[in-house]
Amino acid sequence: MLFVTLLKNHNKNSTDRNNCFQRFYYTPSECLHTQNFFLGKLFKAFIAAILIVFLLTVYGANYELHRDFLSLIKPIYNTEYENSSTAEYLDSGKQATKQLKLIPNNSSDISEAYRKKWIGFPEMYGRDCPTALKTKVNTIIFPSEVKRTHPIDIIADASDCKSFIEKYGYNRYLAASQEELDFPIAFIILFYSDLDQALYLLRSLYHQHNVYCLSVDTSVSVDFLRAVKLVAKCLPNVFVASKLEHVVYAGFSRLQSDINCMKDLLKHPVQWKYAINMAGQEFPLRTNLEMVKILKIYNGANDILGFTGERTFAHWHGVKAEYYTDTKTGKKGIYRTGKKHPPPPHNITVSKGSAYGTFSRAFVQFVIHDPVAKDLLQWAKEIYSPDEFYWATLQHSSVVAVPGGYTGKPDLKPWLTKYVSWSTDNEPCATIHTRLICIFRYELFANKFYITHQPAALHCLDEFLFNLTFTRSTRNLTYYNSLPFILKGN
Ligand SMILES: *[C@@H]1O[C@H](CO)[C@@H](O)[C@H](O)[C@H]1NC(C)=O
Ligand SMILES: *[C@@H]1O[C@H](CO)[C@@H](O)[C@H](O)[C@H]1NC(C)=O
Ligand SMILES: *[C@@H]1O[C@H](CO)[C@@H](O)[C@H](O)[C@H]1NC(C)=O
Ligand SMILES: *[C@@H]1O[C@H](CO)[C@@H](O)[C@H](O)[C@H]1NC(C)=O
Ligand SMILES: *[C@@H]1O[C@H](CO)[C@@H](O)[C@H](O)[C@H]1NC(C)=O
Ligand SMILES: CC(=O)N[C@H]1CO[C@H](CO)[C@@H](O)[C@@H]1O
Repeated sequence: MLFVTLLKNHNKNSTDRNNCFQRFYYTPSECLHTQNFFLGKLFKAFIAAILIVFLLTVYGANYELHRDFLSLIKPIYNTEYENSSTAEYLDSGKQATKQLKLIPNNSSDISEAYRKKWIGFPEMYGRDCPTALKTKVNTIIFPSEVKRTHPIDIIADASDCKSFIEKYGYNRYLAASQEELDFPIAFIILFYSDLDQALYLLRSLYHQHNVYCLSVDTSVSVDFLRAVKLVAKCLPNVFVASKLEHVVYAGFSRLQSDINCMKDLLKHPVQWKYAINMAGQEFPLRTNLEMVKILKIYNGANDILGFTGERTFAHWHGVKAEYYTDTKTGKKGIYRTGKKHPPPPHNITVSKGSAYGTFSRAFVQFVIHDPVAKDLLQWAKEIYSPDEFYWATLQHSSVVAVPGGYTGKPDLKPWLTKYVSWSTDNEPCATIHTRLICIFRYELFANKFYITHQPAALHCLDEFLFNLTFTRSTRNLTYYNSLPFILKGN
């Protein structure tokens, strides 16, 4: 029974809500990050000791206790975000443009991309993806591992752009259709590990006429960052964010990193129509042409998740959060202090959502330039997990006229940017073996996949989307016409 690194418990039942630090709509990659951090042996022992103390002194609210316990490990509050600067992005990839020869525009050439092993993982060639995508098949027909490519290899490969493109297949698609050329999309990809997987994602999305902002955590190794920069140099319209952040789990820097990319994107010559942000461990469920057609149906509306009422998690946004640095590991974390945090400025009502969304260009301009949006961003700086409040609150505000915003009850509308998996106790942030039903879902992306866990899922999905792209076929997109949040007329 095949696959996938996806995806469990889409129905948000109560037990799953309690996982992963009670994140209501957490982003699994961050979730995993945190678990690794917090589950270090020393930390475990420490938590155990502290828990005993807590049990003996049963009093106070949860966050108060959390604060007390953290104060024991000598908190150092640091609200300065580390950053590095690479302002070369406008030049990025320019020299490489000529070297990107697309495969010729005729259908006999589909075999060329296969022959060059530009689709999926070479280890999996000859395996029957169509059957695996449709029915249950035994997973052992697929290799359980693929060869990894490390930053150091990528540095070597990307030092010569021509051979890099040839080897990795960034030119594997046909020239895009006029419809796609007329509707460029901006993609924001944030990642801090598994560079090969992030590049695999980039290849699946890459068309020269779109634009891609790569944002890596400043905690990555020197080689990792160098590799990313070299890749960006080889690919037209791919650039590294001009300002990078040290992304602290549930901290403001996660949101800031997307804002940094958005600022860069607005200055970029490509006149993209929509921006979609994502983590490096996602994978698209739609081809570029399908996304274009879907976004045209949205007609300027954003697709942003929103919950109201109790589901806004008042104990998160109503309470100040602060940074601390673990003196042993030097890692930064964030915790809720227990001090009251005021409601948002301008009488805006809080909604809670996700870090990820599909944002119209006008919305992004609003975010970067509008004084009310800036005030709200300022407000979000001091709360726990601001990325899960900022987009949602802005999008669903009834007092501010937000481009592409939504004023109905947000809880009732679907959210199609991501299909997100949920954590279970045994499996960190859920990877389960199920049939790859996700390709028939309506979301644009799925989160998350591991290159180390059933990579066949990534392989077959890539092959499937490549075939659709090559034949320029689109699936039935009628569903999107009836979405409540789309803007009617022009
Ligand atoms: C490639 O072929 C398709 C039809 O098969 C056509 O619509 C498209 O415009 C062609 N693109 C180029 C760049 O020739
Ligand atoms: C398609 O491309 C192949 C190889 O690039 C070429 O031999 C063939 O003549 C082309 N077919 C058409 C119809 O253009
Ligand atoms: C907020 O709303 C209240 C009542 O709904 C109103 O009295 C007040 O003036 C508003 N404040 C701002 C800043 O708009
Ligand atoms: C993609 O197309 C190739 C070549 O036509 C075919 O062999 C393969 O089975 C197709 N895969 C999927 C998932 O459709
Ligand atoms: C496309 O999907 C819609 C439902 O979303 C359905 O009503 C319609 O019949 C489908 N059309 C085709 C051609 O399958
Ligand atoms: C740690 C670090 O590099 N900080 C820099 C972040 O960016 C600002 C302005 O761009 C610099 O002044 C800091 O030195």
